[in-house]
Order: sequence, then C-alpha cells, then structure tokens
Amino acid sequence: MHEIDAVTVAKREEFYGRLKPHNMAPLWEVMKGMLPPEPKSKAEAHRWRYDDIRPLILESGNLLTAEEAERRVLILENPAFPGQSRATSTLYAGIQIIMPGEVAPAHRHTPSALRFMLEGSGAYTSVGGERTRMAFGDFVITPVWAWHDHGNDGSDPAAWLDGLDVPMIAFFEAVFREDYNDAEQEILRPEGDSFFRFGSGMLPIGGTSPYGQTTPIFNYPYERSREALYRSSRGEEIDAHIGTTLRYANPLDGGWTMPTMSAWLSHFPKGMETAKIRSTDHIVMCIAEGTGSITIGAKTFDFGPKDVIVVPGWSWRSFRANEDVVVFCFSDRVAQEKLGYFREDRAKV
Ligand code: GTQ
Repeated sequence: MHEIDAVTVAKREEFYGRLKPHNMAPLWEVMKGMLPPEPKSKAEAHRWRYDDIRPLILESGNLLTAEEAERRVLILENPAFPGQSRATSTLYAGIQIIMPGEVAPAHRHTPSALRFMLEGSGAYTSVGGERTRMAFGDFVITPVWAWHDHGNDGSDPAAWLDGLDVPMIAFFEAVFREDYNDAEQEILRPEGDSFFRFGSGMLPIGGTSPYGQTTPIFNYPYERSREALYRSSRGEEIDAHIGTTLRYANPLDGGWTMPTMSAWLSHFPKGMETAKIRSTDHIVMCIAEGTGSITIGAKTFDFGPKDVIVVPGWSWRSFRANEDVVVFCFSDRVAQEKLGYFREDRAKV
C-alpha cells in the first residue's frame, strides 16, 4: 500500500460522509472483509455432554407440560451466539422431551426438522397422516410445511435431538407457521406404510414424494442403518478421513433426504485415528455409540454416547475412536451443494 497524506484521507472521509444520506457506501473500504480468501466461521466448536445436560432436560419435563410449551425443548446454543437459538450459523439444534401420556400439539412450518432419537421407548411422531414409533438412533424427518405432532404412550420420558434449518430460512425471511385445529392430526395410514412403500429397495411405479424435495420415508430406523454401516465397514477398505460413511438418501432420486439439511452416519472402528478433513458445511454431530475424541481446529473434546458436538464450517476435524464409534451427523451441505460452492479439503495421508 502506498502512503496517503492526511489531506487525501480527510477528503475521502468527507466524501463518505456525504454518501450516507443517500444510503450508499464505498465498496473499496469493506471489500477485503466481504470477500476474504477463505471463510472463517463466527461459530465456536463445542460439545454438550449428555450426562451433564440430561438432568436439566428431565427437570424441564416437570417444569411445564408439553402442551403448554408446544415444544418442550432446551435449545443448544452455540457459545458464540447466545440468545440466537443457533447451534451453527445456519442450523438450530435442541433436545426435546415428552413425558409419558403427553402430546406436543400439531403444527407446521416452512423450516424442515429432523430428529435423532436418544431415549425412551414410547415416543411417536405423526407426519402426513401416518404415525411412526421412534426407537433409539432412528432418524426421523419432518418435511417443509408438513403437519406434525409428537406423543409418548410409554412409561418413561422420551428425548431426542432436534435439528432444524430455522436460521437459514430466517435469513431468507421466509418463516411461516400454522397451528392445526386439534392437538393431534388425523391418522389415515397404517404404521410403517411409507417405509415399506419406499424403503424396501422397491418403489411404486410412477411414485412421487408427497413432500416435494423431501424424501417420502420419514423414519430411517437405526436397526437398519446400523446394520448397513457395520456391514459396509467389513466389506470395503475404510476411508482414512471419513471412516465408513453412509448418507441417508431419498429413494426417489438418490439425493439427500431433505432440501436444506444433509444427514449421514459414520463408523470409526476401535483404535482408528482419522486424517484431518475440512469442509464448508456447518455440522452438528451426535454420538450414537462409543467413546473417543474429536479435534476441531485447536480444540479437542472427548465424547461418549449421546453427546452433541458442533463443527463450524471450514475447520479441520479428526476423530480418535477408543471403541467402535458411530456418529450421526447433519449439516447444511445439501444447500451449499445446490448453490454450487460446497468444498472439502483433505489432509494428505
Ligand atoms: O418438533 O416441531 O426443537 O417446531 C423447534 C421447533 C422442535 C418441532 C423444535 C419445532 C419443533
């Protein structure tokens, strides 16, 4: 940069001042911040230990009813974004609890939601006139603008991880929401209907999704996904960076399951240390099985089952598996891919 004299600086400042009433500003003063050489997320890497937060989640279960709360959820807020209901810049995450006999009343909204089931045996959710029971590890989807209500007819509290694209949809200022005229939607189909119709390696001829870009399957049972994952681990050489990773897919087009959020499961066999990888998507992870540690940038977090971890975009990450580890992940990758700029970068091995 060549030196500029005080007179020139003053002249320019005076000019900028006259731009303000016109709602204009000089690009050259902000251009480097607007177009940095690479992204630096404002979010922090973070881990919530399930053992630490579980008592608080259960306590909330006795503080107010699900009906009162509409959704009784403790939001997982990124430490860099207090009060903003965001786990990453683009994603919302929370832990929802439903006590035995309760109903979280039906509503719908333009943000999509996903669930990763954590505990309890009697929880169910209804979507599109169909009810699905949620068992540990199940990946459950609420499509854009689909009526959904949750309940628990078991005898123990049910809790799951919620993931929503709310910050993304709010960025577009396109959040709509509507309440149903009853606590629960009308059930029109037998349980399992969508899964057997679309999730058995066969498809209805001419079949389409009732939910546009969202998969017609709304519960991917862990029993099935886990078996697929472990069998894949045995059948193929394990990727040094991502272990054995299988993504949840829309059977109709082979794409991701939702228009804005990607979801996948990774398995790292006992003893594995992965090579570093970074990608532009912002990731929320939930440990399904095992203990180990994850290094994100300069921070290392150890983890156990049901812990939730946030990986900000474009930060290096690597795993160490003390036992066989299975991790459920969701991110905004599919949205970035559609916008044409998703990137990933792998350290040399
Ligand atoms: O279950 O519909 O965590 O609407 C936040 C907003 C869950 C839900 C959340 C919601 C829901």
